Amino acid sequence: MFNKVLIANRGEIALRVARACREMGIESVALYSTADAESAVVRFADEAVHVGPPHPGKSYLHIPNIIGAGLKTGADAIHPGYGFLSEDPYFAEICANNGMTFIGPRPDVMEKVGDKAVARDLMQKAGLPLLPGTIEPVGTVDEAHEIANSIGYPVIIKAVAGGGGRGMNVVRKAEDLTRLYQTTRATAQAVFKDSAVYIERYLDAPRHTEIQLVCDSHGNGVYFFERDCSVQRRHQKLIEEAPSIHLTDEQRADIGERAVRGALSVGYTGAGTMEFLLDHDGNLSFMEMNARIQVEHPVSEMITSVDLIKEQIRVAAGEPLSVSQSDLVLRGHAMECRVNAEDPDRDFAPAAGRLDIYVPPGGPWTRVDSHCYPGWMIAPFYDSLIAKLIVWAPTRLEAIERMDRALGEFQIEGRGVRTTIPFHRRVLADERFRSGDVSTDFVEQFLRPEPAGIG
Ligand code: MV4
Repeated sequence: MFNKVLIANRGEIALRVARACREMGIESVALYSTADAESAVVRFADEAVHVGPPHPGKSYLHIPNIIGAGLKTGADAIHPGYGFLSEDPYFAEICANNGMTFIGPRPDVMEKVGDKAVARDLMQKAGLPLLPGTIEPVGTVDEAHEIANSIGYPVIIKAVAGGGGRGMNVVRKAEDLTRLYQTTRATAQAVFKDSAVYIERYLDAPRHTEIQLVCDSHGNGVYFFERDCSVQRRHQKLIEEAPSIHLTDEQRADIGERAVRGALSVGYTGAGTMEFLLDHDGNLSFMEMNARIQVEHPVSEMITSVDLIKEQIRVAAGEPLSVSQSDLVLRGHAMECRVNAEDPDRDFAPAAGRLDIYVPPGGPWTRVDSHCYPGWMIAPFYDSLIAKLIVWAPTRLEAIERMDRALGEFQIEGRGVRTTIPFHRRVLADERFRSGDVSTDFVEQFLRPEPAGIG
């Protein structure tokens, strides 16, 4: 096992990793930018190293400074958290070249699954379901027309190098295809420096369903069931829950086994997530793979009682997974609300500032993953996450009631500070949300209800 882990991140996830290290008897080293000098993880970790000025490019993304901090403190592993360098194969390779284990997949594997076209090809070969469409990038307008005709409209054109909803266009009629094909290619070239695009059938209002996996270096892989992350706005998730109430037990086991087989087939090690779209007939289609721990991992922890950060650290150190698939039982329902410093009444505009009052909720099965405390300054340089509020209950409706109770207890105040708490409470009261009939178009419709038809 490692002696000392450098945490190459900030905010709540840095504290989350430091806590796992402490419980495992591993020393932790926090990194902090000038803006984070007073952060909770700086006090909590065994050591802390200043890594640069607030701007991420000069601190949390500055590879030489990060590697230097690891070498100086004698760290033998680096946990990248999420965001920043967490999916950068080049960073993973530099860690290894400097004698520190990157807590994540091997660089070559990260590179493969990070390429959407390669990932789709490999996962289809491993038996994962994909939407009808191309795997090879589309070469010409004529080819695009042939493919779209054979798939049937509507189709979606996606940049191979895109992601997070950028570089995609929906084509509803054949007469729009030429124009949108050219637009998508041009945008892809300008934004991603890669004009390659592919085409697949477009699903209207799908649900976003993702499978949590961890694989060790002994050929074992386990799925920790699925999360539904359909409550999102402009590709920013707001509420996540586990399990999805739209999968049968048979489907859950089948897709979980396929996801694990797919990951093992490419030599994947560590925690990862396979992202799927779920259509209204119950069909799952593989979209992409995330080679990191995700923000919403706690909901999977709550329904399985497994500490996923500890599993990440364990498998990176070469140890086998602490659980096998048959040990895992899906119990109850968990939900997470992301409490952001944003004003839901002003189009979720950033509303950061100093937290004069910060009183997190408590009570049974109520978890708050946060780095905040009274007096903490939410800085404009980084994401606006104040806290992740996670609850567990035996059933989904009880989880909703518990979440609403906990959100009601949460006190956050400061000059210029607004939070997404009122938005979450309105969603929790919404009949459509309570019935579970939520897809990726939910938030938009919830915020701008269609005017009633005339006549
Ligand atoms: C789609 C789709 C409908 N049909 N692909 C957006 C992000 C990227 N990971 C995949 N995305 C989508 N791909 C087909 N063929 C709809 C979306 C989509 C979406 C997916 C997941 C969560 C939120 C979304 C919001 C809008 C569109």
